[in-house]
Amino acid sequence: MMNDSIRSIATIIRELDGILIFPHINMDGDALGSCSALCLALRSLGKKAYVMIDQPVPKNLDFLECGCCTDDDSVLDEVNLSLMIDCSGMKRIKGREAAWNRGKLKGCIDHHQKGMTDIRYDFFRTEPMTAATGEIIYNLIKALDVEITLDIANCIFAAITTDTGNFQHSNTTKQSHDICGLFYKIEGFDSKKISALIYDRRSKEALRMESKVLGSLNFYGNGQIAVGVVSQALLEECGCTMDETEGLIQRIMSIDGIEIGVLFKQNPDCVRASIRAKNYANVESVARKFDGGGHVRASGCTFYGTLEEAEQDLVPELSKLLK
Ligand SMILES: [Mn+2]
Repeated sequence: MMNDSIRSIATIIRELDGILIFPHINMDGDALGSCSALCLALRSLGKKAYVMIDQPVPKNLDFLECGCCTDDDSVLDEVNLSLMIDCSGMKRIKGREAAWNRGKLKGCIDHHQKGMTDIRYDFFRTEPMTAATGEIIYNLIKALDVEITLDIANCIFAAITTDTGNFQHSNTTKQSHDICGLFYKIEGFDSKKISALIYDRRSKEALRMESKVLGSLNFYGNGQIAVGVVSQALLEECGCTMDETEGLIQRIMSIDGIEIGVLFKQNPDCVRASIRAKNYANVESVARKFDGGGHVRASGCTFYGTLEEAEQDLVPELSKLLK
């Protein structure tokens, strides 16, 4: 699939009204921040636009909702564009197929490696070297000639800070910093305030859960692979929800000598694996073997058996990546 330019996408969008924007399931700061930023920009052009979700917004991202989100398939009389953000296949918007199919045109703006996609897009852009989809959305909003308001800046800052792990991940670039740097010109912009909303509202229960996961990591490959497990039983025991595991994989990656970190999350119907690499391992190649994907140093995939089976399947493949 050809990568369309930001300019050509802006030209198409400028002519359209009635736009539904779709973040991926288990929305994160980049997905929701990017969607809301674009939705606000489209509304400032007088367009009818909504962010279509069917899961609750994670508590620490509640400020990114910005009056944009709805779960009502019929919120628009006419949908001229369905736009997927920060993801590219139907399984990433599971549960919202009916709303998606209403769009006369289909578009995609993403920063994951181009994989197989089951959708025929009218326009498509992915930038695998860009740290956050929020950066692409920023460039698109500029191309649409929309002024960056404080709300838009907050959404894009949240997108970039979360997908770069506070600018610590290897995906962080000059552009990541440059875009955020420009926000300081906007009256009222306060990066510390946004960071505090995202990172400093953890529950005691979540920290207890985190300490239990970190206290029982499994190590493989001479300590170069660390595996953490969040079971449903643990969530129940600690009284917290799966979205409170956000950031836990970063804690695992902070261990000295680790190259690869895995966090298995047991959902009611499957086991999700988040996989990270520190310096050199291409974990995306392994995630892809299990029908997943993502980025070279940050990927994910899904298993349909037990937690133990998932670990037994995944770890040997990851071990092959070690030097
Ligand atoms: Mn992203």
